[in-house]
Amino acid sequence: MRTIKRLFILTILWMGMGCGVWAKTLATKSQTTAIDRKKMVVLADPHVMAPELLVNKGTAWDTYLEGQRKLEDYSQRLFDDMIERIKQDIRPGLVLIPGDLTKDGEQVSHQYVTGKLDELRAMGIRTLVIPGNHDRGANSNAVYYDGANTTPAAVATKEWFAAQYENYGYGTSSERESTTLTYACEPLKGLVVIGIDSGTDGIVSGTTLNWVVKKATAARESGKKVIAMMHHPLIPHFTGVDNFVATSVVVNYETVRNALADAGIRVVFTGHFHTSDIAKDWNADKTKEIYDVNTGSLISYPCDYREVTLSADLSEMSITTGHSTAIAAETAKERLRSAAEDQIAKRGTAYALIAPAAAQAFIFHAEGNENDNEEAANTLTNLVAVTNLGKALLGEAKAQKLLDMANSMLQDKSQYGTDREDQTNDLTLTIKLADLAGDVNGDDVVNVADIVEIIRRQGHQVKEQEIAAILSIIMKEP
Ligand SMILES: [Ca+2]
Ligand SMILES: [Ca+2]
Repeated sequence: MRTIKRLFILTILWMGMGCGVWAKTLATKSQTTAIDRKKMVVLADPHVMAPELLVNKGTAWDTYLEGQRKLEDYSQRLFDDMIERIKQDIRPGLVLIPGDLTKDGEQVSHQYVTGKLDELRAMGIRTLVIPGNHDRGANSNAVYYDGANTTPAAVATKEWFAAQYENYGYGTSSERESTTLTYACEPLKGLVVIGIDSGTDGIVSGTTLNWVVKKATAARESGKKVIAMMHHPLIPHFTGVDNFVATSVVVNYETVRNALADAGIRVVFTGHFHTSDIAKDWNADKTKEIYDVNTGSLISYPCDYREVTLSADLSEMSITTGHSTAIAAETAKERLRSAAEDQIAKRGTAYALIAPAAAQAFIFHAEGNENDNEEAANTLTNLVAVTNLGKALLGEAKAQKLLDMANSMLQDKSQYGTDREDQTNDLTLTIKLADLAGDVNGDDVVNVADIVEIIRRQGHQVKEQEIAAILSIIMKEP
């Protein structure tokens, strides 16, 4: 009897264990299959502040927040919510974060970020990051806030950053450029991502640029697609953008733009400016195009992020734009409006006159696709009218600059009035990636991966490099 009972209990236990293992296998399987390897999420400038940095609220913290357009007081909530959205709803294969991961480079904030990225990694979602201007080195705002007082917090250095983000771009699966935190890796077979470190001042040195060009060229010669990410925008997104944010575009941008476009890079994901705008430009002789996909900050209205879907053969990518709903849109919008108004009005009487309309213009710019927005068109008319009214105070030259800026921004025209003027949809866009020959339209694409697949299906073994080598000879022939 006792034996039968034991057997019974053992059977139940075995069944329980078995079912548990079975259920676990099923769960793991469904989690794995649900991740879409051809999908990416791009989020920029999350400026995460570790909660322990706010020891006690008080005047020190209030002073920091005064006049901020950033929602630094909600950074943790917005980042946590985004991570959950990625885990539960979007389930991409890859997440790209082009810099300003932390509030001001505090080591504790970086540790908070990697703690969250570890959760994605545990699910098989890969993340690649690069540092922004707020992510390393001495920073007077890298402090603990305790009532009326602040005390310095330890900050990241270059090598500390690389070690901390070992699993997120700086590990053994990447190739590193020796002078900066620039790297190249292949997170998805056939897709090479080059993370370009533009430093704290938006500078890409000749050494770094040559290295990037070499890696991009080599990748394309072996039939791979190449995209890049960099913190500072590649090109000015509207005329006069440099009046707003220090180093609002990478230094010597024409040189960087020409080199990347010539190397067959068609897309660079950037951040820094906290607005979502996509603008197109070309290399020096305008034969090769390049898109700067600038994504707004997660902690600035309208708290955007991008979803990017690659086609099966990686020949094109489709971009859509979403917003975080972790805080009320009105709260975020009013923060931006009051900060923008204050900043503009501070410049003097004439600017105070145009400040409300200019702040509204900046809000429409942050929302994107200004040219499709009827209210933006009305604001442009108002802005032109008040600027003309203020001409006597501003002077002819300054007024003209403001008018060019208003037209460029509110009509969504980068490089307004020049032969490089462009209007590209900011929120929904499909971009063709360059093929082996660097052809912009991709009509004559000979895809190495496709050829290898056809040969392998017929039972022959062939290496991608061999096919790429043969193709490069054929393509060079007249
Ligand atoms: Ca725009
Ligand atoms: Ca645009």
